[in-house]
Amino acid sequence: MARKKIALIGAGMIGGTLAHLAAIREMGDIVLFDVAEGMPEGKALDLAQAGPVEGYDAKLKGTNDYADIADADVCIVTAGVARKPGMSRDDLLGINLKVMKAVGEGIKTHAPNSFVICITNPLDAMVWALREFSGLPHERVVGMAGVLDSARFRHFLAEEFDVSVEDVTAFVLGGHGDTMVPVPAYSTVAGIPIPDLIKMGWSTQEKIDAIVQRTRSGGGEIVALLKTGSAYYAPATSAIMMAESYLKDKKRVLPAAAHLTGQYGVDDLYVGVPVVIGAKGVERIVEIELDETAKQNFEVSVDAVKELLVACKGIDESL
Ligand code: TXD
Repeated sequence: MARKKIALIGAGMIGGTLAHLAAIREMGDIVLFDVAEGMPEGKALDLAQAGPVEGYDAKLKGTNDYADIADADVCIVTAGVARKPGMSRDDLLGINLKVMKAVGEGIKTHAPNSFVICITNPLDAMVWALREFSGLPHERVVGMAGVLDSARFRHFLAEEFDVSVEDVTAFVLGGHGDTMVPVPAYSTVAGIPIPDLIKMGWSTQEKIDAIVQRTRSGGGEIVALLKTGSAYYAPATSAIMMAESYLKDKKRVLPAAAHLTGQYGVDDLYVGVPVVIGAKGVERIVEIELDETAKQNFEVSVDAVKELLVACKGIDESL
């Protein structure tokens, strides 16, 4: 059987980390695409030279030509720019929307049968745009945010409870950003929900509330420390989990920005919900019952995504 092919569109900090992880895990041959000249080739060569030491066999190619992503099985999109001082959210939206147009068209022409994972911010709007421009079926275009947000939540919870991260599961819903909705009632240590752990004296409501807040602003905390960019190790590894679930038909239940068609009372919008990812892409949307607080928070989050989309559609007319 020929190796799988993974196309990374955007070869910046997350793109490079994705390539490294995909190579180490021998997920397949890897193409690093970017508009920057030389950089994707440089990263590909560097990573190829790590192969003999690490013991992985993978072809790594850096390119500025969309033709090189031909017949990719998975495309992971990080292309775009991050907000710089003085730029409004609409400026960022406008620039990245144009990038999604180019990327979407590239995928449509060269890799129309791939599973596409969008990472570019503002995530919930960009995944919508990428789906529109690529014309791929909705179940084969998803956004990565929930795996990262819940990983952040899990990390903080594991620290609080002083237990292995492996035994902590966490549930995060909604859009990526300040309005995301961590759900403690569905987050557990070895199956024991957080509210029960509070009753058992393992933590207090105040501490859990502070962890929820820290999770919500988890991306900003890292930006403030790094100063020159945003998080890349955890975002990359999160997208790799999603790609693996697709390539190996693992049918993992992962939170992702998926296209809703009435679930959670939301129609025709990409929002973060738990989904099953298998060989058909998003095979099922997991619709859970939310308590009143989670429901209200989810609605706030959905409204924020809708607002972004209205701005996007306004800009899209002029593209
Ligand atoms: O949870 C999440 N979804 C996220 C999202 C978590 C962290 C970061 N998140 C967003 O991912 C972040 O706000 C950015 O929008 C993306 C990519 O982050 P990264 O840190 O990798 O950004 P870089 O290093 O700036 O890389 C972006 C690359 C850069 O090399 C540009 O030259 C390239 O994108 N770029 C393009 N590539 C292809 N095609 C076009 N048009 C293009 N424009 C820029």
